[in-house]
Amino acid sequence: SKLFKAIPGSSIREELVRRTLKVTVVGVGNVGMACAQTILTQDLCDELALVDVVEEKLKGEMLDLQHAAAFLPRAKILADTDYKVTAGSDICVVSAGARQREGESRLALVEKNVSLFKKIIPQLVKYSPDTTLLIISNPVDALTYVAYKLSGLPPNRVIGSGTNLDSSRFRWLLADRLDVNAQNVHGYIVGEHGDSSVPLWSSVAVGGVPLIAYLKQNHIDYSPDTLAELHRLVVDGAYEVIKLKGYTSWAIGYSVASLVKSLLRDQRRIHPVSVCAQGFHGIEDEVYLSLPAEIGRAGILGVMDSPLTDEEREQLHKSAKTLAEIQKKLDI
Ligand code: 6V0
Repeated sequence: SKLFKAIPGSSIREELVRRTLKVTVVGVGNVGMACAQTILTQDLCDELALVDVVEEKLKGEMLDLQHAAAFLPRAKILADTDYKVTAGSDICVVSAGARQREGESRLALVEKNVSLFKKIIPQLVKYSPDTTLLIISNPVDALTYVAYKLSGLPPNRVIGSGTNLDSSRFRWLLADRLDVNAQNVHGYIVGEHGDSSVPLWSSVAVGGVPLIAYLKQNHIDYSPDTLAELHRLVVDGAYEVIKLKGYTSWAIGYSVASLVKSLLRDQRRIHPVSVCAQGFHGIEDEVYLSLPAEIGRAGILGVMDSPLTDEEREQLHKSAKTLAEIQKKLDI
C-alpha cells in the first residue's frame, strides 16, 4: 500500500500472504446468496467467487456484498460468468438451477438440472482440480451422483447437502416440544433429502439420554402416530415454506455454512450428508443418499455404520430403491 511504509528490513513473503481459503458459489439465486452471506458473516474464507449466467444480477449481488465491507470480516469478493474466476477454490458450492414450484416434488427437477450440471461441473474441476464439491441443487442426491460422475473426483470430495437441513428441522421440532436447545437434541434424518427420508428414532438423544428408551423406561406414553406426525412435518417443511414465501433460503444457507466450516476448519463433526452409500447397511447399488458422515479438511473422512432397527433399515432400503431408480434414468 502506498499509504504505509514498510519497516526497514521487513521481508513479506508473498506466498504466505497469498495463501487463501477460497469458496465458490455457483448460482446466485435465493439459496446461493443465503449461502454466500452466511459464509461471509462467519468468516470462513478469504476469497469468495460468485458465478451465474445472469450477468447483471451477478454483478449486482457482488457489489451489494462488497458494500458491506466495513461490517464484515475481510474477504475478497469476485464475480464473473467466466469460470476462470473460480480458479483455486477449496470448496465449490453448487446451487444453480431450477427450483420447486408450489407443490412440485424435488425429483421433478432432475432433467433440467442434469443438463446444467453438464456445463457447470467440468468447468469447476478444470479450474480447481483439488476442490471439494458441495452440491445443493435439487434433487440433491441424484445431482450429487451426477456431479461425482462428471467430475472424476474421488467420492470423499463430492458431497451433497442432503438431509443436513432435514435433520435440523427434525431437531428443531423436537427441541421446540421439549423446550430445550436444538443443539442438545441429537437426531438424524437419513436417506433421500425429500419425501422418502428416514428418521432414526432409535438413536435420538436429548442431553445424552436416548429418547425412546427413556420414554419406555419411565412408562411415559407416546404413540407411533406422534412420531410419524413429527416426521411428516419435517418432510412437509420445505413445501410449507415454499408455499408461504416462494422459496427456502435461510436454513439451507446456515446448513451449507456449517458444512463449509467443518470442511475448511477441519472440524470433524458428524453431518448427515449425501454420500455414496454402497456397502453401508446392506445397500448394494452405487446410490447417493444421506448417512451420518465425519467431515474434515479432506472431505468425507468416514461414514458411520450406525446400528439401525429392522424398520429403519427397511425404510432406508426403500429410500435407496427410489433414488437408484432415478439414477438409472439419468442421461449422463
Ligand atoms: P433461484 O433463486 O431460481 O436461483 C437459481 C440461480 O441459478 C439463478 O440465479 C440462475 O440464474 C442460476 N443459474 C441457472 N442456470 C445456471 C447455469 N448454467 N450456471 C450458473 N447459474 C445458473 O433458485 P434457488 O436459489 O431458490 O434454488 C436453487 C437450487 O437449490 C434449486 O435446485 C433448489 O431446489 C435447491 N435447494 C436445495 C436445498 C437443499 O437442501 N439441498 C434447499 C433449498 C433449495
